[in-house]
Amino acid sequence: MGGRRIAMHIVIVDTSRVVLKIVSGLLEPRGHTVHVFTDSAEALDYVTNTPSVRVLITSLEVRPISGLELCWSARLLAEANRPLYVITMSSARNARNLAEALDSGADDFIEKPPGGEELHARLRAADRLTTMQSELIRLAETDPLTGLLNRRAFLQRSREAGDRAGNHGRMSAILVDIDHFKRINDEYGHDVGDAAIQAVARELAPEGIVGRLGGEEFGIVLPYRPLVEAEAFAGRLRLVMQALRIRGAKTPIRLTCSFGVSEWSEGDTIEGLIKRADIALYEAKSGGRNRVVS
Ligand code: GH3
Ligand code: MG
Ligand code: MG
Ligand code: MG
Repeated sequence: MGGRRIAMHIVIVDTSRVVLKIVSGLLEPRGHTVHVFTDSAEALDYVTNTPSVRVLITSLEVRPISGLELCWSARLLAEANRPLYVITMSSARNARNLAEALDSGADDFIEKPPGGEELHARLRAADRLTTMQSELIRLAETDPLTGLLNRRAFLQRSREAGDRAGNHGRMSAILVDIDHFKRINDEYGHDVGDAAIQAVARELAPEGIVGRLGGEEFGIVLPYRPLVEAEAFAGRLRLVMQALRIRGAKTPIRLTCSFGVSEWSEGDTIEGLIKRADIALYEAKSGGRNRVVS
């Protein structure tokens, strides 16, 4: 019994310091990182702002937010691509409490105070489920060819960054498109084309939110960065791309990219920001390619 050793970040909420002490006393020796709260509002705030928390164990009898409400709020986090396993505790284990807790978004229910064997087994279940969820989320967000964010995840992350940075600061976007990419495919074949896409993607990766938006088109969102900095960054990338040599054919292949740059403006949306970068990219193409337009 037991299997592999797991260590998770766990939050426990109960009005009783004794119960908190008993439960954390079972968990800490097993290597779990435990944070305890007697105030459920403080607990929710902590969980919301701490992505490493994987398990929330809450008594149903907590204040000022009830245990059931806490379950609902935690479920909303989970729907926002955040694996979080919720276990409710109650001293009066009866069918009504159990059904209510599960209907409110809890994943599991234990009697208070829990015994060690039972708690550890339930946490192994929590580990199995949240590990699988994390892997599914990663797969759903990743472009398999390049390992970059796919279009949907890129837009989602950028939208979140816009909510944070855009409204009280600055944010810029860069669209990147490989020039005459069809020629590479036609002359050297699809595999070399794929290698070119991968090589370009590798050079884009280190800064900001980076995604593959389509075939040979990429997006970069730079939170807190004004237009001039994005222009300078795109200018450096243009030179990097021009200096790339793609292997796969008899002689290494060269390519160039065009860049469209835009800046967040007040009341903007991520769609608006990307749209303006796309218009700039179109101008870069029609202006002769291998250039940055903003
Ligand atoms: P432009 O300079 O105007 O951007 O010309 P282009 O040839 O790059 O333009 P276009 O966007 O029309 O061509 C993109 C091509 O990319 C078309 C499609 O066959 C190819 N493509 C799309 N996805 C992939 C992929 O995953 N791998 C490879 N090898 N080719 C792809
Ligand atoms: Mg095109
Ligand atoms: Mg192209
Ligand atoms: Mg294209």
